[in-house]
Order: sequence, then structure tokens, then C-alpha cells
Amino acid sequence: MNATPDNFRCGYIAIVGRPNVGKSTLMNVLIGAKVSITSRKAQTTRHRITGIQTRDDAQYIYVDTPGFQTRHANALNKTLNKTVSNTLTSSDAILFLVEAGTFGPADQQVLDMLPKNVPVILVINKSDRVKDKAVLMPFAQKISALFNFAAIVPVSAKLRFQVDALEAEIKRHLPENPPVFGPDDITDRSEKFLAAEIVREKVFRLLGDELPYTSTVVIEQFEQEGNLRRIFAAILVERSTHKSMIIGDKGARLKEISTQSRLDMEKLFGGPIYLEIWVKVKSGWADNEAGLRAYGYE
Ligand SMILES: Nc1nc2c(ncn2[C@@H]2O[C@H](COP(=O)(O)OP(=O)(O)OP(=O)(O)O)[C@@H](O)[C@H]2O)c(=O)[nH]1
Ligand SMILES: [Mg+2]
Repeated sequence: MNATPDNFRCGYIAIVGRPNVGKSTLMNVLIGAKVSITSRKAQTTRHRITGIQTRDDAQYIYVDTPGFQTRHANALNKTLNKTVSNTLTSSDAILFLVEAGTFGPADQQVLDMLPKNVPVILVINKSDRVKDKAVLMPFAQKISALFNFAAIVPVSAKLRFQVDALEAEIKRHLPENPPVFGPDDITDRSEKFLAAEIVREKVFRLLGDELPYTSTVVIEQFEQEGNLRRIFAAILVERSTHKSMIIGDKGARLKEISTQSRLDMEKLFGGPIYLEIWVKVKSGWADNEAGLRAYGYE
């Protein structure tokens, strides 16, 4: 192994913004692997999750956070918000994401939480959606008047537009430090955690807006035998009506959830997967702090 160069840089970069602006999508393209789940629905990310990118001269430790919640005041959302504020103060740089052309009260609320002693880069995501690029400039100017940003970078996480430019900007703010993780590490989370998240993503994606966001996934068994991983997952829902929605007509939807999950797991873990998924009714889990800890919410 080569020795770490003297001026190697390494640091933590928090990714924050209101729900659905593309935080997880951006982190995945920055690290070149899908460790954080994404969907069209707001409130997809529920756990702090790191994504790691190691270059010859720097290691970037990104921290994806749940979109800051303002609408509901249940225990789950309070826990999510606490996760976000704890992450901010311990970062070397912050990416504050907004959606090109929109800045509302939910964005303002996140902006108000940002610490003054950490460099904040304003990232204007989804710029591919703006047909008339001339409107981006006044939009950027309007927001930059609200805070002392270290830089402003318009990107499209989806099209990978300007992602390299963003990385170069981030690097300037990383302290000189040896790497914290190994060169091949892509996250600090276990395969068991990632497996549960992949199933949750498929539930989110395949159920559209029918299913209330209070459903979760637990891995009841995770065994590895040589290259084969055997995974038994349970989807927990609040009501029996939700259970039948997930199972679908003659089990068709659950089968689709299972197939898509398995394919993603095979890609991420690099080996064959045997996957069984059960649906269980367990009401009230999102309103109970002890229950949240039991399901892995910090
Ligand atoms: N057009 C376009 N869509 C994007 C872009 N980046 C993300 N999206 C889409 O925006 C939606 C939300 O993306 P996520 O990455 O899940 O957003 P998030 O900010 O992590 O959301 P939460 O975890 O719920 O707070 C998904 O449907 C993405 O495909 C982009 O650059 N352009
Ligand atoms: Mg997310």
C-alpha cells in the first residue's frame, strides 16, 4: 500500500435541505454507489448515513441526513430533526441543497439552523428542470443575499452535471488529515442496515402515495454462506389494510418489491441473494420513542 501523502485531506461533509430536494441522489453520485435510498416521496431518508469517496489526495465523508421535518410533530420527526442538527456542528463543510427556482419557508427553516462557523456551500440542484437557464442567476442571487455562503454551485444530481466542480469546491474546505476509512469503504453502515433500506425504498416507490409513510422494514435474519447471503425481512405496517396494499392482488406487488430488492442487493453486495419478505401489522411504532430505538432510529 502507498503511504498517505503528507498533504492528504479528509473531512466530513453534511448534506442538508428540506425533504425531496435530492440530497440522497447527490450523495450517491458523489460517491459513485447507491448507499442511500431515494424516491419521489418526501421523507424518504430516515437515518443519518455516510457515503465515502476516496481519491489519491483526499477522502470525502459525506453525511446524508433526513430532510428537516416541519409538518408533523410526532416522535419520529423529532428524532429526525435532532439527527440533522447534531450532524451540522460536527462537520467540516455543509452542502445546503435547494431545488432550482424554488425557495420556500421549509428551505428558510433549514437555512436558519446552519452554524456560522462551518463553511456552507449553496448547491442548487435539479437545474436540469429549469428550461430557461437565465432565471438561475437571479435565483442564486436572491438566496445568496440571505446567508454568507462559501460558494454557490448549480448542479443536476440526476444528470451528473457539475458534480466534479462541486467536489473540487468541497475539497478546498477539507482539513489536512489522514483518511479515516479504508480506500474501498463506501459507507459506515452494515449490509444488514443497507438491506433493510433497499426493501424500504421499493415499498416507497411501488406504493406511490397510497401508503402512509409510517411503515418500516426490519431484517430478522441475515446469514452469509460463502458468497450467498440469505436475508429474511419484515415490512412493519400500522394497519391490516396497509398490509393488503403491500401484498397486492394475488401477491403481485410483494413479488415485485422482492424482485427489485434482490437485484439491488446483488448489485450493492456483489453476490447472489436469497430473500424472503413478510408483512406484519404493528401499530403505533412511529409514535413511540422506545420503539424507534428498537428499530434503529438514533
Ligand atoms: N430532475 C431531477 N430530479 C432529481 C435530481 N436529483 C434528485 N431528483 C429526484 O428528486 C426526488 C427526490 O430525491 P431524493 O434524493 O430522494 O431527495 P432527498 O432530498 O434525499 O429526500 P428526503 O430523503 O425525503 O429528504 C427523486 O425522485 C429524485 O430522482 C435532479 O438533479 N434532477
Ligand atoms: Mg434522502
